[in-house]
Amino acid sequence: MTDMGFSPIIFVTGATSGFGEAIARRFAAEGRRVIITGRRRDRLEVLKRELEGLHGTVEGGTVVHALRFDVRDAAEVERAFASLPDGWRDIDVLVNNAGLAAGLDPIQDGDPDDWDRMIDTNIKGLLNVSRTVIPGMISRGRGHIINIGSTAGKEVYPKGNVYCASKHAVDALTKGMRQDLLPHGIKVTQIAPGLAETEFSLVRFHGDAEKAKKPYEGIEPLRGEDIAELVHFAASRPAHVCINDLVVTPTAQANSTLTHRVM
Ligand code: NDP
Ligand code: 8X3
Repeated sequence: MTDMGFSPIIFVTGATSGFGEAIARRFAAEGRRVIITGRRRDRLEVLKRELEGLHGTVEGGTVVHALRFDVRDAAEVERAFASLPDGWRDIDVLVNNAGLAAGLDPIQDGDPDDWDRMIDTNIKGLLNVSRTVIPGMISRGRGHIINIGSTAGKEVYPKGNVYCASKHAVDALTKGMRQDLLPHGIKVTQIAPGLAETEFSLVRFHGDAEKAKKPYEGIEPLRGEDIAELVHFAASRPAHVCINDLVVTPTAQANSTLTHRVM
């Protein structure tokens, strides 16, 4: 990205909180053109105003463009993308970050509505956005897709069943995309974080703040900024270098099932 010789456009899904917001901030801090997306319009507007305040304009256009859409709705994704002003659809870096866990239950007690939310968002949502952005990358003969997977996509943990399955799908889709897009000069990277304190846990436990704190008790979890730094690193390698897969955990976490907690 750094050696492209022009101001690249970064498209971040799920930029209204957590990793996505930190990723948008990381790129905006160096004056990149960033497209921030999510469902919460109020948050998008506040973030857009704040990030634009950092740099004003680049090449006569705003630094930040905000798009409100639900990644689960393929038609909405396409409409939102088509609404971008000329010059803003030439995405250089797509960060497929929007995603969630819903529930933490043994498979026999799982709620099918939770299953739908995870599968429709984490798998189909990633596909809906990718199929909208990829044709332009192919026609330009370059681009970089960075999928946010998870350690849950590397190992299954008890009660993680469907969330883990959805992130294993992201792992597989990352590999499949890299193979299929190889002739088109498009890089595909997965970043697979472990425990990170964002709004993730609050969403997983349906807004129960007490339960949401538990996974991070006695450890120093990852922060959004840690992941943003890795996304930026992957995106700023020279044109001939593609980071395939980065697994990152807090120092206090060895894998999906082993953490060292100091209580
Ligand atoms: P947050 O809950 O803080 O952020 C999730 C983001 O995804 C929000 O901006 C949310 O925006 C967006 N989003 C969720 N559903 C949709 C949807 N249907 N359409 C559009 N946007 C949506 O969590 P994180 O930042 O932690 O999560 C980001 C990604 O990282 C997810 O894919 C998650 O699975 C993954 N991950 C998280 C880890 C963690 O421990 N936190 C570890 C490993 C991976 P809005 O609600 O406005 O639509
Ligand atoms: C989020 C990390 O371990 O909570 O993907 O599933 S974990």
